[in-house]
Amino acid sequence: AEQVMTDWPWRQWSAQTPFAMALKAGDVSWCWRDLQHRIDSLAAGFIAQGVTEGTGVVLRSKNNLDALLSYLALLQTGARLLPLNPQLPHALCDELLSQLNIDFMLDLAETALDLNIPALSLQNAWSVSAVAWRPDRVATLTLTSGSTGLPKAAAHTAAAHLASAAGVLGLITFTQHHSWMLSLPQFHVSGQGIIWRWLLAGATLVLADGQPFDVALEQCSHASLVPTQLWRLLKGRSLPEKLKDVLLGGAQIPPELTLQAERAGIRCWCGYGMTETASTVTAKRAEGSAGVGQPLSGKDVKIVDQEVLIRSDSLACGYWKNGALTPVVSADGWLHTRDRGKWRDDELLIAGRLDNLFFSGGEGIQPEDIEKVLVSHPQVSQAFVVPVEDEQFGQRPVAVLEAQAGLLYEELNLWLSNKIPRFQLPVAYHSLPETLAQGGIKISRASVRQWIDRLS
Ligand code: 4YB
Repeated sequence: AEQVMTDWPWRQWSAQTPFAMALKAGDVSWCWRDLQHRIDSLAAGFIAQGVTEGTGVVLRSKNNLDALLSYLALLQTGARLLPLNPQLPHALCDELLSQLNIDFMLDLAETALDLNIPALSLQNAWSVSAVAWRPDRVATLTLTSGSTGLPKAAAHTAAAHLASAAGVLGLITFTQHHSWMLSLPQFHVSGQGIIWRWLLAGATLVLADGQPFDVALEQCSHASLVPTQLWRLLKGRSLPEKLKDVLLGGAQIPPELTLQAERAGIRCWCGYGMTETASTVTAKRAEGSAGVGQPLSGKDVKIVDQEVLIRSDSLACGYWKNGALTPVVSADGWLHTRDRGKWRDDELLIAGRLDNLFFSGGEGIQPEDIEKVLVSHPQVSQAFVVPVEDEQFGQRPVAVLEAQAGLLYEELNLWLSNKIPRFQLPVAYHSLPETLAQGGIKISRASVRQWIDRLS
């Protein structure tokens, strides 16, 4: 039975199932009533510091218990909340935040970001602690990971987040008896998707707070992972025993990966979504083919000129900038994703980003086509193909790989040469430097290109 929220979800669960387990984080185990009390006192503390309905608040933190409590408490104050990746560079934050009507920053990161924004701190108080639950109020701003220019701030209402959650839970069973790990960052939609599914289901959320990721994962029935995380898990010594369902997304999902995980007893779900849609819009149970399934309930997908267009009840109500919202949909009412896609056997197939297409000696190269083959090699766990300038060909492909030690690039090249057309064969191979990871859920292609350009 689907839950209809008539109050802040934690208050509703606190009234309905006060002693059911809500949250586990390291040594902490809280039922819904404990959680609600924590949120109330923290929210009262924020209100006492001047936060009111519509206040712009940046929450800068990696995942931990304080960051989760602050996320919920700030929602309850009616603030317009922007969860921020602590690894974003200072100059970018400075420029970006100046356009987003930010009144306060709660900086929980290890090294503080020195900007001219009034600081909030974690304080407990016992006075007014909530505004009315209004699911249509702008609740969050989430930064897009646009490949060029400044990120945009996608504004979502609580209703949109819950609609996203309802879509996923129409496919994946997740109830009070289950637990989902907050396995992806809260500043990204993939992390927020986990939070809102938890809130909709009244289940248990598990955080790795002060303990290793793998230890926390052992207590969970569900997790959301990007493909590289699942590869790492499968290569590890033992699989978390209770983990039964893994929602994958964020990048191409190699069928080899899900086949291996399913053989190990993990149900894999292949999802496709983006910041503007508050995470997954299409999904399926993995069965060995490369697609991302069909639209979940409340979502609609069509392909026009090879581009994936989306309508969804989880859509952002706009991009926030200087006090105004500009629509995320075009005049036709659809979100134009810039993803290349097609239908195959009744399911959506993502071919890659339209913007990534480049030309080599007159031939179009979609880098994702080559990457897909590269990661099907048993010793390659992540691959990027980017263009380098070439006098004769205009541009030519270069591969940047995360691979097991001992892999010989000459042998890989030979293996690859039997699988793809000659013009797609990389002219050079490099191993992926760790410095390119920026705390997000994926490495930005632009940063890989930059790194390659500096090499030559
Ligand atoms: C894909 C893709 C796919 C995205 N194949 N390209 O809850 C979830 O949905 C979830 C679970 C596990 C891991 C990630 C998620 C996400 O939310 C991912 C959402 C995301 O990545 N948003 S994004 O704005 O950062 O990037 C969106 C882009 O990522 C899309 O426009 C695609 O280009 C790409 N992408 N899923 C191939 N299955």
